[in-house]
Amino acid sequence: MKLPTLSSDPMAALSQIGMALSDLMTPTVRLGVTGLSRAGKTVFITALVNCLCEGRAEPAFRRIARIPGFRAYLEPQPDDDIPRFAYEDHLEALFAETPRWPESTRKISQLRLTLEWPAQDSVREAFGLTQRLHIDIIDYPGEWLIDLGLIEQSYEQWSADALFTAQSKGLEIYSRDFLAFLERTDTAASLDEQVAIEGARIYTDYISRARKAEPSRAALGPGRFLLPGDLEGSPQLTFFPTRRPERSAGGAGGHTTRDLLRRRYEKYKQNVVQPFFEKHFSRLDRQIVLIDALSSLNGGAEALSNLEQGLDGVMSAFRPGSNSWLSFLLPRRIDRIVFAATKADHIHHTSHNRLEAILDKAVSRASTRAKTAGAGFRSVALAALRTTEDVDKTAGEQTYHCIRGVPEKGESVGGQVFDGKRPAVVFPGDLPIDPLDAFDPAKATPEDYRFVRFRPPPAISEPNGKPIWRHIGLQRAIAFLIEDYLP
Ligand SMILES: Nc1nc2c(ncn2[C@@H]2O[C@H](COP(=O)(O)OP(=O)(O)OP(=O)(O)O)[C@@H](O)[C@H]2O)c(=O)[nH]1
Ligand SMILES: [Mg+2]
Repeated sequence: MKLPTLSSDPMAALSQIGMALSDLMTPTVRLGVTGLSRAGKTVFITALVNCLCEGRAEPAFRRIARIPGFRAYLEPQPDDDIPRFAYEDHLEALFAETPRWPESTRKISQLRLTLEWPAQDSVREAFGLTQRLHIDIIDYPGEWLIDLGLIEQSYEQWSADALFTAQSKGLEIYSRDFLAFLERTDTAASLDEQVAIEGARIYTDYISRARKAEPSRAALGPGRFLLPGDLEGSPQLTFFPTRRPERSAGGAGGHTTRDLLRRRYEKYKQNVVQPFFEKHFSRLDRQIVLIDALSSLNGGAEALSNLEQGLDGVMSAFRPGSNSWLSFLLPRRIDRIVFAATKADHIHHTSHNRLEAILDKAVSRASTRAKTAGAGFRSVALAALRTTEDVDKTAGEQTYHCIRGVPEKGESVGGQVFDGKRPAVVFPGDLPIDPLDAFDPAKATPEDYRFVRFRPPPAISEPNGKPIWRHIGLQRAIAFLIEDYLP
């Protein structure tokens, strides 16, 4: 460690020593931000950093605003081998003259945010010292989180689960080619690498198409088949699930195609999943899971049940069950998790609590099934960047809870196609008062809602001021995640 050069003035030297000690004693919270692709991770992190550094959140972060002398700023991140979260680029996109949403990000990234306030204890106060808190924000794909469940599964167990899913209602249209390939292929025959390559290609094609059409199907994986990143084309991605052979055919012990697939599955766990767990996931203290729950609601009760299945996978990753290897490797860690239903600005504020209640139901049921223990949960309806405002429209006796914003070009409602320039008033539908109704196929159908994507709003600044950042629920999410560290 580099020691500070001390001043010849004793008081200044003491203060310097105090600062160096305070640096050493600065607590660090490692905050994981995850969610499936397009869930809203990048916008969330950009919003969080901007609101804390600029203090222009609306509604304000009241608890933080009450700390006299509070400030927040970015510092160089501690881990040199993780790419930095490109905060400035994302902010530039959102604050551009014609604002645009940030580019999609497909890999892990990190950012260190430091919060600082005058020390509250008399000794440190006497030296004019500050107290600080580092928040290391780690943005990683939700697909990697779901993969953690593979570590406890053998190739045979994973195959049985993956094939059960492939044959389930609603997925046959995507999995048909893969299932036909399995029918005509003898994986218990002598090893043939071309079969592994061909089968993995058809399997990847099936899960990619299914996920594209139904983004809430979080349980489909393995994650790197969907988001290969640096592993594009790697042999580690050339396996697929198979049926247990009725009898061993041609291949001599350990030399069948199925043996190769099993080996590659084990390598995937060892070289891809386990390092993510050890280097990143096991070091997290707090976690926010962003969920595009409105898209699931849009698909009716069936899509919501897919979302629940995905949440089961998420919960198992957080479950340090008594016998699991995770409990051995995860001695302290994640003690608070926020589940956030993102893009809550797609609905009127009268439905925000209902959205939260639906997510809460899905989360608590998944948590019971996964027997999650130890962590505290909170569900929040969130719009990291609010793009709409509420408008009530009356027609006769009826009041419609509508929203107004600029829908993205090409979005449509009831035959009206939007041009991406003019604002429009949309009635998205009211969410059910009883959250259980959303899970009931007799009561929830895809026709109930009309959600459209909106353009990011132009920046609103007060005269000579920095832009105001409008959001929904950001302060509640952050309160649960870090406020116990604040004075
Ligand atoms: N209306 C609204 N839309 C949002 C909000 N946050 C995200 N979106 C929309 O969701 C899209 C994806 O948001 P991102 O923050 O890039 O999501 P991501 O999870 O980082 O996505 P990947 O990097 O592709 O995994 C954006 O392009 C917006 O269209 C929000 O607060 N309000
Ligand atoms: Mg992103």
